[in-house]
Amino acid sequence: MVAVTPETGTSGGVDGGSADLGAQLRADFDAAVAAEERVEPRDWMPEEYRASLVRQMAQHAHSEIIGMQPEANWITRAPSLRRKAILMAKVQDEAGHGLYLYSAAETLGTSRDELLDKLHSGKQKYSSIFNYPTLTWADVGAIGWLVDGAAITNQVPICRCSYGPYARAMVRICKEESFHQRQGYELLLALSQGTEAQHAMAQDAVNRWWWPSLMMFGPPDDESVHSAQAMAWRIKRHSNDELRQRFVDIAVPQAESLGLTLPDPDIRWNEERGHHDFGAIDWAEFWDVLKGNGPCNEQRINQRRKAHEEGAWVREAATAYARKHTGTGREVQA
Ligand code: BYC
Repeated sequence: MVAVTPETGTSGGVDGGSADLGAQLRADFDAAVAAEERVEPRDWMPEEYRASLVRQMAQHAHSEIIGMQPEANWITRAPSLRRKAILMAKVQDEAGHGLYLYSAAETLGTSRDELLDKLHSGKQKYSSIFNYPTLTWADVGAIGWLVDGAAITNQVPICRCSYGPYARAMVRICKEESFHQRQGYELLLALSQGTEAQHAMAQDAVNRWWWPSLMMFGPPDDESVHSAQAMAWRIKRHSNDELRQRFVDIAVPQAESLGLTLPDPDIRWNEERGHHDFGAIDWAEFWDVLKGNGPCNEQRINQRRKAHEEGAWVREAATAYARKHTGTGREVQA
């Protein structure tokens, strides 16, 4: 990989250089990525590669911190000390994932403040899944089993992403997501095998979270504007539909072991394809949620803005502390 030097200039192009040099850098970059070499922050990279990574990583980081809200809703009402401790640890893990991802995005020349401004002003997205409400305790289990399960399916391949800092952050995140998925499964199993009312609560949660979980993988391949280029750059390794299918194939036997049903009468094993067929996803609902019209979009973003404003004193105090102890005066970010 070619490191950025005064001759090669920054990633924005080749400062004062010839078109030939630009084409050569581009060809070297494409060849290195095709040979599975990792791209590191100081390497030359096409501006579109950088922008696409910032877009995806920012959306991912935003999802982690917005994703804390629906589950945090149940911390004070967890049914036992054990469940409360597990849930608190999980919500803290999500905050940590956000921090790894914002830090990884900063290596591309953006700042956490800038990304948070874009989240708060609606210029950048977060996952559609977090615009649905958590109505009962069983939702905590359904989120762990289905939402974290979908997240792992999507994110394990990102451990092999061509951009080094993103790939390395994903290794740790995926380990923690596996724990989250298992705690959700275990919680749902306890409810499913409990009283009739507990079983019904678990089934109702699965009924509500199943379809939104399938939407997490993004639009169908023929409507996915970024997939082809992201796959060519080895940012994504599989298409949205491939990962969605993988998730359905994993979830079907797990639902059987849980003693719960998936709310889709069309799910059946297709011997010829070697996969489960499943019913049509309501894409109108997906696009509507992305436009801001989901049940909780407004609540989530208002809560996030409020938390940011209320945390201003912490950032100020941390900046003052850093000035005093390092003499750098570097602004502490959110
Ligand atoms: N929600 O061309 P496409 C988690 C947008 S898990 C909202 O296919 P791409 C967590 C997409 O951004 C969730 N927006 O895009 C789990 C694009 O719009 P822009 C976070 C979506 O990037 C448990 C447009 O639709 N995980 O954090 O190739 C607890 C066209 O889509 C969604 C990640 O972010 C959606 N579901 O593929 C706590 C994983 N789907 O950007 C936390 C990393 C699509 O042009 N991200 N859009 O305005 C990815 O793997 C990919 O970005 C996606 C989409 C698969 C999500």
